[in-house]
Parts: sequence; C-alpha cells; structure tokens
Amino acid sequence: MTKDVTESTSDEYINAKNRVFPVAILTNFALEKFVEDVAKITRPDRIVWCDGSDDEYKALKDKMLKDGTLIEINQAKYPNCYLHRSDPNDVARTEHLTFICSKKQDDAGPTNNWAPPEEMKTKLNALYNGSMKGRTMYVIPYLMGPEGSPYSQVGIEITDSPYVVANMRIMTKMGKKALDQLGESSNFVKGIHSIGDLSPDRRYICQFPEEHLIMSVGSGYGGNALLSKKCHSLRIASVMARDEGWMAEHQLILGLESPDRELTYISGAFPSASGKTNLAMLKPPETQKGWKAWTLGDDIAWFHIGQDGRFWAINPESGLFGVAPGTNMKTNPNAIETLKRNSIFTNVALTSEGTPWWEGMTDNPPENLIDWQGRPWNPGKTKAAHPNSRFTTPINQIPSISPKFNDPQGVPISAMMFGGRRAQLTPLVYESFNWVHGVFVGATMGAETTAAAVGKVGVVRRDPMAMRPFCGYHIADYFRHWIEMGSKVTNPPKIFHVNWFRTDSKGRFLWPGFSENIRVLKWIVDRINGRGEAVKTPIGYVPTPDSLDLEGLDISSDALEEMLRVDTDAWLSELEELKEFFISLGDKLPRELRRELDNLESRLKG
Ligand code: SAT
Ligand code: MN
Repeated sequence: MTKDVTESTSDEYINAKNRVFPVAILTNFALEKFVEDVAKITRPDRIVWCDGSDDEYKALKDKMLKDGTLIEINQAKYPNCYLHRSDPNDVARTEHLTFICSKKQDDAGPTNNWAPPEEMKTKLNALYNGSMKGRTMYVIPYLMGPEGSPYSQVGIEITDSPYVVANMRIMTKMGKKALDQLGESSNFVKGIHSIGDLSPDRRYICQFPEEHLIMSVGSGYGGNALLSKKCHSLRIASVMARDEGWMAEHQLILGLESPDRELTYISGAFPSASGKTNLAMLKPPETQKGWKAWTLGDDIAWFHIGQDGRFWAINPESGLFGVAPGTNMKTNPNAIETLKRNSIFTNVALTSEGTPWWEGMTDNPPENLIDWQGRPWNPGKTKAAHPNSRFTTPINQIPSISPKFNDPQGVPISAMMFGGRRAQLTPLVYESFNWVHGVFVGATMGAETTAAAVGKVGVVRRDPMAMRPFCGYHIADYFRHWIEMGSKVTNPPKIFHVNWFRTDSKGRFLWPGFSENIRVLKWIVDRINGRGEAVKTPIGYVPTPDSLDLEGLDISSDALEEMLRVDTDAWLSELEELKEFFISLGDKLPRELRRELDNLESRLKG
C-alpha cells in the first residue's frame, strides 16, 4: 500500500500519508480524500489507479487468468475474449437488497426500499471494515458520455474486484480521459464496491442521492457492481436530472435512415431482458431495401433540452452488457459480429472447441457442452448457459454504430417508445394522443418479469417507463418531472407503445419480431411525418391494417386483426389494476395522470 518516495515515477506522487497517487489529481483534494477515507476502512494491501491503458489491461487479465477469475476461450475464433463464471448465488440484480437512502423516506417513495442514510452507512461500514485486506483496491476514474460534452459526467468507483475493472474498461471511458475531464473539480459520483464474501445475507446495493454516493457490497454482478451503470447513470442521475431539468432514462437510442436518406432518431424504454439490445442493433432485412438502422445506445439515455426546443439524447455508456441467450444470426446478427472480439462472457456455456454457447445460439446444442458452472452439461435437465448470462462488448465494434455516437450534443429525438413484454392485451403498436397521455401510457406500463432480476419470472408487474428498479426518488414525483419536461419543450417527441410479445390462443407469438420490427418503426416514422394512417381507439391511435408494410411476411389477416385489437373488456379489467396501482402511489400522483385514467375509463365505457 505504501511506496518509498524513490520508487514513484514521474506520473506519480506520494501524499502525506505515504500513499501513491497519480500526478493528474495532485490538486484534486476531494478525490484524494475520498480514496484515503475508503482505504482507511477497507485496508487493502495495495492501491492501484486504473489508467485504462493496454498494458494495465494485460497485467490485470494475466492475473485473472492465473487465479481462475477469467477462463481463456478459443483465441483463434474469439480473439481477446474470456469467460467468467460467477458464484451461482450471484447471477442477477437483487432488487430486494437495493436501497435508496435519501434523508427522508418519502423521497424514496413506495416503489423503492428505503433505509436511513446514517443507519445504513453504519451497517455497510461494518461490512467494509477490513474487507480489502489481502486484496488490491482499484480506483477507477470513469467518464460517462462523449469526451468534452457538457452532458457527460465523471464517477470514481473504488472496487476490490478485477472483474469489475475489466468490465468497466469496456462499459465506460476509464482512466485518464475521466481525470482530464474532472480536473480539480469535486463534482464526481462516488462509488464504493467490495465483493465481500458474496453472501446474499451480506449484500446491499445502496444509493445516497443527496451525496451522489453509491455503496455496494457482496455482489460482483453487472448492475450490482458496475456502479457506472444502473446505480450512477440511472438511480443517482435521475435525481440530478430532476434537480437540473433533464432526464436520465432506461432507454435505447436508434437512428433510422430511409431510402431517401431522411434520418429519424427514436428512443425506447423496455424492461431489462426484453429485447432492447436486439432492437438497438436492428439490421433491416433484405426486403427493406435502402433502410438503415444506426445504433447509439442499448440501455441508458440522458436527454437534455436543446436550443431548438427538442430533446437531445446521449448514451453515457461505451459498451454493451447484453443478455446472451436467444442471441443468434437471425435475432441479432450485429451482436454476433460485435462480440467475436475483445469481449467478456459471463455464465455462458463452452463448446468442446472452447467457444461460447447459449440457448438459442444454434437450433441444436452441440455435443459435449460444459455448462455455465463448469460441469459437463446434462441436456434436458438444466440450461447450459444461465438465462441471465451476458456478454460485455465495446459499442464502437458494432457494424451499425452511428457516426453520431460520440457527438457531444447527442441526437435529436423525434419519438419515444414504451414497451413491456405482454402476452395479452396491448396491441403491436399504438400512438398516444399527446405528451401527457404518453406519460400516462409510460407510467402505467405493465411487463412480465425476466431473469435479469432475482425472483419469479413471467409475472406481470407495473414497471413505469421501465424505471421501477432504477428511479432514485419517489415515482410520483418522477411522473411530475416527465409532465414538466414536456411543457418545457416546444417540440416534444411523439410517444408510442409497442409490444412484440403478443401470443395467440396456443401461446405462439403473433408477430415475427427482431429485424421485422423495422416495419413497426417505419409506421412510427410515418406518423412523425404526418403520413401513416391510424384509427382512433380508446387507448390511442392504432395503425389501420393497410398502413403497416407487411409485404413478404406470412401473416394472416386474422392474426393481424388480433395483433391490433383493442379488447374493451380486457382493458376495463386492466383499468381496475391501474386504479389500484395509482392508489398505491399515494397523494403525490400528479392530477393530470388521474385525469388521464378517468378519460381512459370514459372512452372505454363510451
Ligand atoms: O442490471 S444490469 O444492467 O446488469 C442488467 C439489467 O437488468 O438491465
Ligand atoms: Mn437495462
């Protein structure tokens, strides 16, 4: 942990407590103090400042290969790609162990777990006490967003997990770039992470919104441990956004280019593991000549109001942390192309050739697979890859990466989509009547739960704007913020709802999905430009059957009718659930949304 002065290089200095710091932070007292304070409690053997360089990565990777944290896979087929097998108890986000520790309980609201900040800190500090003894403490300066953008933010994550460092290197701009942007400023998000003993009994993921502080212990899993992601860019950032007049959202960003080169940017909120990555990387099929889709982001979008009265979006992340199962050449050819190099796979299976495999990668599983826990796989009994197995891969490797990806201003958004996984009820696509109605549509989104979080899968729950697990404050205040943001712009995006997951009476999907979703996006682009035809229904504007381009698809007119049907009875029973949901949010619920609910009821009954 300490070095002799004579050992330091010209890039380093030794502080008063005899610890080595990079010269780059010589005048950043806030950062120095943060690191000192954490080291005092966690007592690591060594402190390493991550600079993001290739040499650093090589050393880290070699260490992880040696101690088994990483497993080398077939380097000829997957150059610079590695596999990590996590503790079987630590494979997804743990929402029941995630807390918003605002000073007042009411600021966390009814959808978050809350604990008093000082009480929680006492508990966490007991767990951090000496937790890095015998380990290395890594200090990760990271930049979220394009270099030099007024919308970008710096965070410092302190962790004892080299796996976290390796992932953060892909997911963020790590190291020097971040320190350069930070300079002497104390304006950075503080993140403390220790894997502890990985026991769920001693696992907490805590956000302290008033202090821009994250404390996480006991998990090495993505959303629990890569603190730049959900903890910083959504939970903490949503609070900053409320205070500063912008929006931090769980949304993908996509550019669509028509054959006559018209460019339209749209964004979309979908719950975890509901196809955001596939949609963000959509490759238009052969039938859609001249159409191009440009990827900007697959998970998080920060929206600011531009001088032209529109929302402009940046993706703060630099990598993808995508769900592996189901990814194949048909569902997401761009992903298959992207993850072939420089990627980290977590909890996937391995073939006898040493290449990664997961359910849905090929029609039939290859023989002699090793499962995600490193055991010979027993087909039929268990999954070979964990259902929430993941790939971490650099976004700039995507063949469809948008030339605007690093634009400091971001891109202007013309439409937002909300979409949950719903086997029944919600039609393929509909358009809201106006901004406030669109906020109502987002606020009442229902979705079946997925393997991205620990708990039962396939249960419909309310997941407003796909932000239920990620909103860092009272969800009703968050709805109020959405309504206000709409009134601040002269040209708010149009709001749509989509559902690719509707099934027939036999449980088969009615819509082919994946690359064919471009047909729905084309209708959305038409609507933005005052073209596509629609019928007015009680829930919003639904496409006329003729207005969707279905050429070359094998869809019967009955199936199409079913996909676009608004079933009044089913909506009336949904309405009862929405009423209960609104009641559960208490009296902060904006009156405008209560009015939208009443209006929906009268349209359904009228
Ligand atoms: O939480 S993660 O970002 O790791 C994955 C997800 O649930 O979206
Ligand atoms: Mn997500």
